[in-house]
This record gives sequence, C-alpha cells and structure tokens, in this order.
Amino acid sequence: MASITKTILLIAGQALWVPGLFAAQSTVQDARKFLEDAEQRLLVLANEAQQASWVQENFITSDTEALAALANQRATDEQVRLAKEAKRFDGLTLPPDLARKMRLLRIGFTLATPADPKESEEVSRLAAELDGMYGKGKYCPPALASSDKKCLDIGDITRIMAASSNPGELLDAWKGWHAIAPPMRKDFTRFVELSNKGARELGFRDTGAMWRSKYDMPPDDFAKEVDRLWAQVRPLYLSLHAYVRNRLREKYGDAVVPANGPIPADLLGNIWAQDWSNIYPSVAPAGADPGYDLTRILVDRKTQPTDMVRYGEGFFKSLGFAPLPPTFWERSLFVKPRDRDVVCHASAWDVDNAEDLRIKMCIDITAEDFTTVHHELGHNFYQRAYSKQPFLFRDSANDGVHEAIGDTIALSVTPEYLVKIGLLDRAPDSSKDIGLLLKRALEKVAFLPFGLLIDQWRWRVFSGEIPPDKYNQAWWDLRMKYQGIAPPVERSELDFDPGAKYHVAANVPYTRYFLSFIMQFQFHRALARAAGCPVAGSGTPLSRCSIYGSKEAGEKLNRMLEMGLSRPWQEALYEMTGERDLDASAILDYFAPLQKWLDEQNKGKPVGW
Ligand code: X8Z
Ligand code: ZN
Repeated sequence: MASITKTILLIAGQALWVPGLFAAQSTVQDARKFLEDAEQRLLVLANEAQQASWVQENFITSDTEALAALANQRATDEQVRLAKEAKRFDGLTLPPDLARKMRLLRIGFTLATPADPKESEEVSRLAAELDGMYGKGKYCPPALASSDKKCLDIGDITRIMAASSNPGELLDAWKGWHAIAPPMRKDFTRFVELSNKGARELGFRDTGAMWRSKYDMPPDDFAKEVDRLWAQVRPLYLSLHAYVRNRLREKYGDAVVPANGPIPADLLGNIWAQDWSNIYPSVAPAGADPGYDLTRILVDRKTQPTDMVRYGEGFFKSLGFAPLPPTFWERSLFVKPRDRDVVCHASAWDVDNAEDLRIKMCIDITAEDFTTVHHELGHNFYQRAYSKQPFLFRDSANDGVHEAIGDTIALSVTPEYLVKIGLLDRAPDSSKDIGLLLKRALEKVAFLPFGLLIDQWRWRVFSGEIPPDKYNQAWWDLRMKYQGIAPPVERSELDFDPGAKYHVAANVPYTRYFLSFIMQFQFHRALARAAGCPVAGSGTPLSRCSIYGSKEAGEKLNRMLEMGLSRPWQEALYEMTGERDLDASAILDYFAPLQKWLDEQNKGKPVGW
C-alpha cells in the first residue's frame, strides 16, 4: 500500500507544500533503495554459502556439512526475511525492472527456511546431510565388505551399468546402489515437512507450487505446458521404447524382457535408465553403426581429463567467447580424489557470482563425459555472460535454459566437427545417419520421460498427494507410466529408490532437464540457421550441422546469455530463436528420419506396455 507522505517541492527556488503529490515517487525510491540493499546483502551471503558448499562437496565431513548448512541457512533466512518485507511494496506501481526484481526476490527459492530458528536450522542441516549421504554413497559387495577399498562408488557403478551385459552383474550393481537410499528416507520425509512449512509462510501452497511459480506464467499453466510438451514427444518415445525392447528381448530372452510389457530398469546402460546410449552396441542395426566410437578414440589417444575440458573450452572460444580465467583451471576439480569423499555428480559453479568459475566433476574418458563437459561449461559461460547484471538478474532466463546451453553446443559435436578438431580422420557418409541418430535418440529421447517424472513425483510428495508410506510405490508407478520400465526385483516401502538419484537427495528441481531437452533442439535449429548450415529441405539433416567456429551463432547465443534473468524467459527465447513458446517440433524434426525408420522396424510388433 502506498503511504501518503508530505513532500517538499522546490520550484524556481520557491518551496511549495504539496501533501501526498509525490508520495508514489518517494515510495518508488524506497523500493529502489530496499532492493539495492537487498542485492548487496544477498550477494555477500550467497558468496559465503557458495564457498562453504564448494568445500563441503569437495571434502565431505561432518564439519564441512555443518559449515555449509550454516552458511546456506544464513543466506536463505535473509532472503526469506526480505521476501516477507517486500510485501510492504504491494500495490505500488513500480518501473518494470524494479517490479521484476521484487517478484524474483519473493519467488527465488528452491528451499524456503521456516521462520522458527530451530526449524530453519534443522531443515538446512537435513539438506546438507542428504547431499552428503548421496556423495558418500557406496556399494560394498558382501564378499568384499571387510576391505573398504573394494567398495564401489557411483563411478564404478556407472561403468558396470554401461559396459556389462551380464544380467546377474547388472542386477547386483543396481540393487547395491539403490541400497544407499533407505537411510535417507526419514530425513527426506522430515525435510519435505519443513520445506513445505517455509514455502507456506511465504504464501505458497507447498514447495512444489513454489518451484512452479518461477516460469513467468501462473504455476498451474506451467504444469499444463509440461503435459502439452510430453504429449507432443510421447509418440517418438514410444517408437524408441518398442524398438529397444525388441532388441533387448532378442538379446536377453522373453523371460527377461516381455514382448509387450515394461523393460527391466537395469538393462538400459545407466543406473537410473535415464540415458540409454551405452547400450547402443546391443541395439544398433547391422550396417548402420555410426562408423566410429568416440570413447575408443579418446582412450586410444590417451586423452586426459584436462584435455576433455580444453576441447569444450575450445568450442566456446570458436564462437567468440573469451577463454576461461586461469582460476578456473586452478580451482576446478576434474579427477576423483583417491583419499576422500566428494560429490562426484558433475556441477558448475560461479563462486563469487562474477569471475570465479569452476566445475567439479570426476571425469571419465568417455563420449558421455565429453558431452557432460560441454554441458557444465555451458553453465559457466552463461554465468559469466550475465555477471554484469544486477544480482537478482544473475541467473538464466529459466532453469531449463541454464541446462540447455552446453547441451546445445554438444549437439554440434558432429562427425564433421570431430574431423575439424583432429579427433577423426574422415566423417562417415550419409548411409550412417540412422546409426548416428539412433545413438543420439538413446541419449536425448530416452531421457524425456525420466526428465518429466522426477518432479511429477516430487510435486505430489510436496502437495501431500503421495504420503511417505507410498513414496516408493508411487515412484515406480510413475516410472511405469512415463518410461515403461519396471524394477528388476521386487520393491517395497523399505526401499527409497528416488533417493538413489542425486537431484532428489540434493533437492535440485528436475523439470529443468525436461525443458532443456526440448529447448536445446530449438536453440540448435536457430543457431544452425545463424551459422548458415544448409538445413531445411537441403537434404542435409540438422543432426549433421555443427555451429563450430560461427561467430554469428556465437553472437546470437551471447545476446540471450547476457540478458540473464532480466526479462521473462519468453523474450530471451525470442531473442535467440524468434520463437516465444516452448516447441517440441524442433526435436521431432531432428529425429523425423529416425522415427520413420523405427516405425518400419516396429511394424507388426507391440508398441507401448
Ligand atoms: O545433473 C545433470 C548435470 C549437472 S546440472 C550433469 N544432468 C542431469 C542428470 O545427470 O540427471 C544433465 C542431464 C540430466
Ligand atoms: Zn546442468
């Protein structure tokens, strides 16, 4: 509510007494001042929290956990306090940038701490502990339990799931990793309670509603938007699923893979069945292999983790971006340390919200990690591009856009690009296109339902629709509904399978990846156009276009990155693509030749489960 204040107006040296006339103006100034102070304070606290979290995730101990919890609590408590205080400017008409900042201040939470200091302390501690439990997660096969050294960490599990075709070994690794999660269940349940309490004190229905409020549209509309996109891509997923199921049935037999039922979750080359590209050799059609194997090439050339990151940086430099700062190379973590627990799940950091960019990743020399390096650097280049914005705008247009930048670049890792940077002698001809597309689909299309379902589960958990005694059952119901996969062994409420996924344990919203996997194809299509790739009816598929070396594409990309969160995401999208809506037609067009091929292969065979 605008308050009526008395304003002294000076006109030509004459003092005029005008009660209330400039009330709004002075209050706009109040709002400006309030936001300036808030940004200053939050920047300091955010940086402290980032430093503490960096140390915690690089050196997991009870002490670093406590320090990270405290620093994060301080930052969040302050933002909660400011978000509540911001209410006093309600009803005041503010200039658009101030109005946007005010709104962002009030919705910019992943976790909102409750006002009660004890509860705030507890929820912050639980968040740090759950993150640490995941980071420390290991499977110690019983025969080896006596020697800690033989325990398998997430890297070992990942390698087994990727390489093994031995059903017994796969099942054992799968069960072993999922056993890290039951101890999280109690803490997670309490975390949900407290996190909801904080969200409700800020006026949200629950934490899920708070997460959905960040998309420059009403939260319920956003949920519908996600459903709309899924409906667009579902037929493509069904075609891929049916094809893969059939090939796996040939490999493992009817008794393991049913002709028209769900696929067992441990046979898809990845512990979460979210990326199926590792089973490419098992499902590739004869004569349609892509003609090269990037993992082989990298290993044969004795590529080092730093080299992998240099390749990624090189791509961004070719687009006109400045090199990463020396501190990036000094402070990042590229290799899993031998002597301590770290969170190996790859992440990108901007520790001082300016130039202190880093990645933290336990790099394996594989094609998968080659892509992930690009993914992480996408975050870093975005962070640096928006670092000139005021603090509250130093973020991506929406969280999906942050996830999509590096992946967009990785879509340009084509055979022709690999030839250009000297990793491949000759690009395979167009007879290999189906193989190449199938490999990409196993990575990108297979992911879509997974990207969607994690938060379908969490939104319902936060709303109470899924109570704690149904956590695991509901998880597998959604895995079945969206992905058409089933647990490889009976599950019960003694299990807590969602906790075996980093983002659940670490409270990272996940719908962002679903959005990213749709948007990155929109971005790729737009940048391909800017780079002058011969597309649209030329006979050269979009999957063969690399924007490597295109300054035009780089400028277009940078224009969107620099905007940060200063404008609604629809405008950022428009800036780069000329489109204002999320649109799955780009991913569908990209894979159209494959879908046709898949449907031919699936003829006469069951589709769906
Ligand atoms: O978590 C990530 C990145 C870090 S933001 C490595 N991704 C999702 C995942 O691993 O589950 C990238 C793709 C999906
Ligand atoms: Zn990411």
